[in-house]
Amino acid sequence: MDGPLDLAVVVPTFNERANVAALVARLDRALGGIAWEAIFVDDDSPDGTADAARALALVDPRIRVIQRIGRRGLSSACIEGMCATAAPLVAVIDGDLQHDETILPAMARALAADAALDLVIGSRFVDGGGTGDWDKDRVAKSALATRLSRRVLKADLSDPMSGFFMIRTAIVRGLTPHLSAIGFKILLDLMTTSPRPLNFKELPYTFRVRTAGESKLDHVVAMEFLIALYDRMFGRFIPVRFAMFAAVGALGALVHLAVVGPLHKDLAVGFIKSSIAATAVAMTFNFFLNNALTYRDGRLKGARALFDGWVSFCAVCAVGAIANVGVAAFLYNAQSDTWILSALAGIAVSAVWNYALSSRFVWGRY
Ligand SMILES: Nc1nc2c(ncn2[C@@H]2O[C@H](COP(=O)(O)OP(=O)(O)O)[C@@H](O)[C@H]2O)c(=O)[nH]1
Ligand SMILES: [Mg+2]
Repeated sequence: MDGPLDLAVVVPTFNERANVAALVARLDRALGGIAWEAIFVDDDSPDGTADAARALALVDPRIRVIQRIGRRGLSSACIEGMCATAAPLVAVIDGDLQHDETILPAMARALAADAALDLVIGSRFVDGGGTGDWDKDRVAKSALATRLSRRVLKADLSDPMSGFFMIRTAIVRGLTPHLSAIGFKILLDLMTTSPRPLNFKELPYTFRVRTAGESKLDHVVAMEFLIALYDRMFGRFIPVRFAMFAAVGALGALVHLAVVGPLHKDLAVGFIKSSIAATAVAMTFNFFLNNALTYRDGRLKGARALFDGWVSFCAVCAVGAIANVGVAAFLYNAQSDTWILSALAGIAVSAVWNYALSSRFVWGRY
């Protein structure tokens, strides 16, 4: 198609190899008369999704592929895709054929017809929309998330969980530096980050049943949703990653106590030896928990990466422990008996130290 690009369709994918060609064929059918490109943003799917998309891109310059290495996350994938186009309009659509691409032209027409409109959202919960063959459980979970986010985020959307929308690209570029980029819900992120309420319109569609591949909506995703809510409410005061790191650290302290107690009291191991053993157990526990939760988007995988990560994490924490004791000893004043405050200050300093250095040197490769 000649003439300037009208629309970029961003397709975040993780293990969607079997759906790529079908989606491109459907976009091609739906978008007649529109100059479009599709940008697959794939998080290095083991099933070779990026290769499948590149095979199409080789013979069709409308298809592009961003293959992200060592990173995971639906929101951040969408953002990167949206920032990688020159088209004035950008849509986000799932790569598993569950969203109805045939309403894309109507979305584009709505934006063309009204310059004051910022975005058009595909909604399952306005008249004419639907959730297709969802089971009761999924409907209930989605309804709960919808209510929660409406209340917390004060966004009056019928379907804030929708991952299907079209927006003016310039708006996204303006908001990108301020997005939280965590979790599953890029639409919410955009709408709540904007300093002025975005002017939106909802178009109905029916959510289709997934026929190939698997849903990635699992417990981790539910957790990410809560994290994103936290970030919106308190993230300005205490960054969400630090909050998680500190929570993991607190659990680590409990693990430490649970090891020292029995070793020292019941098995009569010397206190120093018990403490060293407990420290090793707690650090290992913290390393794996941080790897699975706090840094799940940059998770270390494979024996070698895990071992190297564990060694550097222990090194960082060892220095943190020395700083902890140093600060506490410096502040401690025997006369006024300030041991609690001194101990807390020591803990705070070592927590910040551990966090700052481990995010840089243990999980900071990318
Ligand atoms: N790039 C990228 N895409 C993802 C990730 N998680 C899910 N997706 C894609 O996002 C879309 C929606 O995910 P899906 O698991 O189908 O969610 P559901 O429809 O709510 O069950 C699909 O195209 C997935 O392949 C991720 O971590 N990174
Ligand atoms: Mg899906």
